[in-house]
Amino acid sequence: MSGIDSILTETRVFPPSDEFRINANISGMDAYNTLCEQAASDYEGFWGKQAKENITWFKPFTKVLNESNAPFYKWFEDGELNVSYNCIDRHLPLLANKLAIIFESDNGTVTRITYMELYRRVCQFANGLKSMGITRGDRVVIYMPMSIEAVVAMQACARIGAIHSVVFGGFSGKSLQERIIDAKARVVVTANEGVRGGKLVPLKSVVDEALDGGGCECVERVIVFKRAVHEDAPWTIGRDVWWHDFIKGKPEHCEPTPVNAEDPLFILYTSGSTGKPKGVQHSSAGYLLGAINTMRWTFDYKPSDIFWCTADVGWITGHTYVGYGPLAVGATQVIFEGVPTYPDAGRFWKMIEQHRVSVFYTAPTAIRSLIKLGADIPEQYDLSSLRLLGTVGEPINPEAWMWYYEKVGGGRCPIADTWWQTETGSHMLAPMPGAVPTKPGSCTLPLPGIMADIVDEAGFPVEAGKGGFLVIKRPFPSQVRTLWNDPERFKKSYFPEEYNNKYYLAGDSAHRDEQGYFWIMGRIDDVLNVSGHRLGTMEIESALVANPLVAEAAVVGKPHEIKGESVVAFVVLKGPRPSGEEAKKITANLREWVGSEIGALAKPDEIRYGDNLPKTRSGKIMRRLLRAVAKGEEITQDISTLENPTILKQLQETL
Ligand code: 6R9
Repeated sequence: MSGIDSILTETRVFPPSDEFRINANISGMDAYNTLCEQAASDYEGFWGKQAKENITWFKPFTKVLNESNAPFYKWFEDGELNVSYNCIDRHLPLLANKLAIIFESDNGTVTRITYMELYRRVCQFANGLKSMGITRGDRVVIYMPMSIEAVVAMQACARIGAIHSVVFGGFSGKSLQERIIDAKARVVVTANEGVRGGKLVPLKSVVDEALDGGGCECVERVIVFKRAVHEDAPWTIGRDVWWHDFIKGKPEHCEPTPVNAEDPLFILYTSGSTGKPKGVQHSSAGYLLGAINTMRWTFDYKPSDIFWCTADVGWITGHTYVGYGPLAVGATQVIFEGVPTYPDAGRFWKMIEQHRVSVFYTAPTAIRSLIKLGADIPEQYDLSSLRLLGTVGEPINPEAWMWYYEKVGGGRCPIADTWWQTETGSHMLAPMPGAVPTKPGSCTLPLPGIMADIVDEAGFPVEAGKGGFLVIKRPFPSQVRTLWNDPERFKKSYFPEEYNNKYYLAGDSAHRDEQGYFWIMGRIDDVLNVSGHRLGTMEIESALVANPLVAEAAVVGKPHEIKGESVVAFVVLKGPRPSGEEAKKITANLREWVGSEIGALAKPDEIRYGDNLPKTRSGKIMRRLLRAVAKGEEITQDISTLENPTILKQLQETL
């Protein structure tokens, strides 16, 4: 377990204020402990009660958990429900005129819609999908900018039992194509363009590129929301239809289709340790329950809240805390099209002031970049509406935590550092903020019913202060059900034999302190975390070697002040090792190449060239060595097993 031992020094502790605690949904440590004990003593009873109380069922379930075909667990398997009904219809008797979404566009235009209006829009779009024959189980790919329509499209799929797969708008045509093919989508929903930071982001043309790439004959229709200034878009007659034409004349009522609790709600592709993205498949009821519980538990949701999660709907955070969670509890939420730094670094704070946001959820990378642009900027705004802050996506460094706590939260708002993953569907480790005191840099304790632990290779819990593998020992409702088209990979990736195929292996290392608080240390696999986004090193390597100039490539991460990690590629060309201007030119080309193969977020920050890569005598690339080279560290490791020691010198040379 070398390399993952802890170097913990943080000792500050921040309990919630009396005021926060007294008003919280889960008030005080006793309340938290009671829930945990209930879950421990009667696991199924606990989850069954949660599911009965929080979800409106069309047909109640009689069975809570079925473990007979582990690890393909089933929850509430004979129950029937509709997720869109739970997110919209059930609120209408009391909340029809409550604001559901406050949408702010990139240039600051604000659109507000009520639950009633959301209902109409979702129904119309669902009727559009129905009229073209989309039914339960069909797949719909959504490649949209942040917009009310993106949420409408997701909810409309849920309403008719179709399975959506949202692809982040920053992914390239090639990545989109791969996902469309893997999901065999019948429909793609997109916009002509997006607008971010004052710049147009092409979307429809990328969809065309994806579809022209071949293999996408499954796609019958492309529905195009007219977002940006250009009136037209590249068009294929018979296949493409404008969103407004698609819904024209469609009834504003659409009966929600009852689906089984275990019917897939969506597939979301994420990076793993091989070149091929994993299609993480989530259920309807278990996923919804995770979203609802964590809105109440972690975000202490109150009907008077204005909730704002800044994540894009293309990521899991945007699914659970934009597309589903806030709606399922009847919240008013802010949805933002733009970026935190446009028109200036005060944008977030200005929006919090203007919309009176009370619960704000963002990523450490955004916080760090805003600190850098002016640590005192938040002072210029009235942030008194805030009562709770959250972070997600990567470990938050204590300095950034303290700044967030003091400058944004005014020392008054607890910070919920939430650890979870695409695969877990909702928060796993996070403080219940009216109960659990927080510590800068720790995601604190497991939520009730989440049997998290840190174990060694043999599956034994490690002692406090020692690093180990983060696992979840019992199935939980919101967990990934399988990988789309790849159940074998699902088993292999998450339920290793070493743990008798029983523990869910998260892929992170972590340690615990004396109080049992969890401190996440990082990934144990070949997955990087760049600006809170997961990127597989193998994915980037495959993209690089697909370039005709490249013979071999290895990609590693290197710590980065703002992004958390940056991407460093070591490349062997088919031709001679380049230098000077030529190397610069090739680097620029390769960066563009990776951008078009995967997406701009995967472009290497740095490329180094060698005549070869450092390998062991058995031919394995020595990645640990490459990580040290990337960091500019002196090489102290034993390199006697290295096949070709001179290569190291070449790779250490910076261009
Ligand atoms: C929700 C999300 C999951 C990976 C996860 C871990 C890292 C997420 C974190 C965190 C430390 C936190 N991660 N939250 N690390 N503290 N609060 O980000 O999902 O994109 O699937 O990434 O992100 O390494 O394994 P996803």
